[in-house]
Amino acid sequence: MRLNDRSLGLCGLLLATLASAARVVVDWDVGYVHVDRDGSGMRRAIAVNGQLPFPPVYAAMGDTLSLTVRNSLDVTTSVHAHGLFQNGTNYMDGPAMVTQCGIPPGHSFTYEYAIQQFGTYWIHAHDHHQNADGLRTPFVVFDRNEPNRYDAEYVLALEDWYAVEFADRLNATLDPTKPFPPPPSFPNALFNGHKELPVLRFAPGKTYRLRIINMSTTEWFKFNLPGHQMRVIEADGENTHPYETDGLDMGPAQRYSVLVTAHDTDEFNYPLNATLYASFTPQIAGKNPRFYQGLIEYRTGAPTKVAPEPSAFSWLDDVKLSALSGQPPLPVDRQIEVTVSGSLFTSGQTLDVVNNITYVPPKIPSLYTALTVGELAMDPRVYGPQTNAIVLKHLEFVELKLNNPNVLPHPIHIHGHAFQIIEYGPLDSTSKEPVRGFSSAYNSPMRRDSVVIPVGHYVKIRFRADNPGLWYLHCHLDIHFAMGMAMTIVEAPDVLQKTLKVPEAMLNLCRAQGIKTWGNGAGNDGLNLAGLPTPPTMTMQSGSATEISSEH
Ligand SMILES: *[C@@H]1O[C@H](CO)[C@@H](O)[C@H](O)[C@H]1NC(C)=O
Ligand SMILES: *[C@@H]1O[C@H](CO)[C@@H](O)[C@H](O)[C@H]1NC(C)=O
Ligand SMILES: *[C@@H]1O[C@H](CO)[C@@H](O)[C@H](O)[C@H]1NC(C)=O
Ligand SMILES: *[C@@H]1O[C@H](CO)[C@@H](O)[C@H](O)[C@H]1NC(C)=O
Ligand SMILES: *[C@@H]1O[C@H](CO)[C@@H](O)[C@H](O)[C@H]1NC(C)=O
Ligand SMILES: [Cu+2]
Repeated sequence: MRLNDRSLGLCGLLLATLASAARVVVDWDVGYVHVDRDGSGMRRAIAVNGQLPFPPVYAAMGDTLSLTVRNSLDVTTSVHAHGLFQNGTNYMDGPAMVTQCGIPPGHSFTYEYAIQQFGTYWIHAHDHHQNADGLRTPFVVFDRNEPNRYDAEYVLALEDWYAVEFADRLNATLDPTKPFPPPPSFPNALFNGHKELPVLRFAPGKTYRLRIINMSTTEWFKFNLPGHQMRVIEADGENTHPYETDGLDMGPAQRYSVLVTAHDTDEFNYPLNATLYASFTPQIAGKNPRFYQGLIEYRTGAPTKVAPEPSAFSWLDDVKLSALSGQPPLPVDRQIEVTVSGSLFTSGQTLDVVNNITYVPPKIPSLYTALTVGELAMDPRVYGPQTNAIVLKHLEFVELKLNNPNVLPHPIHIHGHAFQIIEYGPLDSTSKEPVRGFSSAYNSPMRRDSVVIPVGHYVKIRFRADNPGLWYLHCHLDIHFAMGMAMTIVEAPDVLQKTLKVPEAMLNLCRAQGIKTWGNGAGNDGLNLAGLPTPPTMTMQSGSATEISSEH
């Protein structure tokens, strides 16, 4: 196998060929395959053009990406370019029943992305959690005016892979007769879709950019290069002031770019360490955590130098990063509390909630509600109670205080925005633990699109409502997302009504399935929500230890 197939290495030449804006055309036939990806046995998975892994998508800022998805599955599908703001094209964002109807089996749809950002992203399914079954790949957007100097780059995509399909894991989790089911099997890690870490080739004196993408659905990854120093230069598509770190501890959906400068000689090779772990599942030797070791190869056959562990090793704390853009902390017009949690419900199931509401999709996509109900679009009730809608005014400055009283950490992703990370702190006001605020060095908080709220903590994030659209806010642990940990940000629907025109081809996806494209969340007029299913109600606020075993 050629090295570049494994490590997705790219040379400087490719960058040089990206001279002017282009139309990048990608065709995906999405269908089932049977594969053994991790040595745990054959299972059904979702592939593109019969391949798994399938190639990443590369483009440059200013390009248009035309991505045709042909659905050869037996259920609907949709895809989301994670981290793209879709400014002015909200309908291309992807989440089924938020901004579109899923693409029915046998149908095709072409997503058109006008790319106005650079950085490290990924494209993944946003219907039926098909990303967990394979439908996910890196998406790299080069900057023609890249501020960092490096000689070559590698993309490293991290995934967790389970022996069973997501639907089976979810079914076990939602079994009403077992509100606290035992943990399912432990996943294995995949690296660029393979079960071994790639060999990264380094030449003496050169500087490499590593783009590390966490495409995991459930498990965390730690990543470090004993014997080399890493300088973080990008987080979730946002350039940062270079920041040295010993290692990265990445939540699902997060991305980092680091620069690594090679040693001056090729006397030794060095290890590359990755650890797959979940703080919330039992520690069982060989299963959790799982350790993986790769190689940074200067010379074939050179001895591997194992550097001693640094005495004061510290994992990256993202609040210490500063945005290179220099944007100062935004003012706050409105603070909104968003509390994520889990609870036992009257159905006998444990479900997840945001502000005590478990998300259930509406009968028509929320975007189409916003566009068709006139002034009522500003009333959150019109989207249906289980969409958990909050309405933002155009251009207001918003601070979300994301609270996590739950016993599990939650990686929260917001579509349509990158937000400033202002502060992490303990929820218990009597705690002696200090609040961790953004670095004063540059007075420019880092920005990202996915943040992990640690157990028992809050995170304050800020953004400006300058991108009218219907934006999903959800936990990126797919099981939690499927258990209802999601809400809908309805941003400036009054502006949307004046500016957005949904393409007919998109509305046809609904029509093909008999789904209405107008009306409130139940597909009716006014605030008549008759016809929506009655969801179960909460019986208790959980946080108990028993819950640990149930949610992953
Ligand atoms: C879920 O599991 C139950 C019990 O194991 C089974 O009867 C049912 O068919 C499963 N449902 C799905 C959708 O797999
Ligand atoms: C990747 O995301 C998963 C799920 O949130 C998380 O458990 C894991 O630590 C993350 N790994 C890295 C390297 O970020
Ligand atoms: C790297 O991984 C090896 C094997 O898993 C372990 O012994 C070593 O302590 C790790 N080193 C660092 C610096 O993480
Ligand atoms: C959620 O429910 C709990 C328990 O019933 C209550 O204490 C809490 O105030 C509620 N939170 C919100 C945001 O409504
Ligand atoms: C969206 O575009 C508008 C108009 O160009 C701009 O003012 C705004 O900052 C953009 N928002 C985002 C999130 O890119
Ligand atoms: Cu979660």
